[in-house]
Amino acid sequence: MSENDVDLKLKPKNKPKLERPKLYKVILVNDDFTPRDFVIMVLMSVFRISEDAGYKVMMTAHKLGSCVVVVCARDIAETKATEGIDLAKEAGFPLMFTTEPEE
Ligand code: TYC
Repeated sequence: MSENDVDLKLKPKNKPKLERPKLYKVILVNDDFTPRDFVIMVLMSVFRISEDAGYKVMMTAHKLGSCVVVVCARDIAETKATEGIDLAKEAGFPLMFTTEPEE
């Protein structure tokens, strides 16, 4: 190799390792008080899902205790969970959403 040749095998030193940002689950939690139709309405308005999808998510939480609604960036997940909880609070229902990092 002459002086002017570039050694393509050389790797840049100190290449910054960018971690992929963690994704977060928004989880709908079942309770005994919030009406089913209200849960579906909250899911449709906060998460922009269809009535059919909302019904399926609601029934899964109703039967199993909880259901993942969406997986997204942490700030979006937390905002959506808060929006859902606040809508329920205003209407006097104890509906709960939680967020947790995806594995
Ligand atoms: N279990 C509620 C009822 O029977 C309905 C419900 C479903 C509430 C899902 C919350 O996350 C929930 N009225």
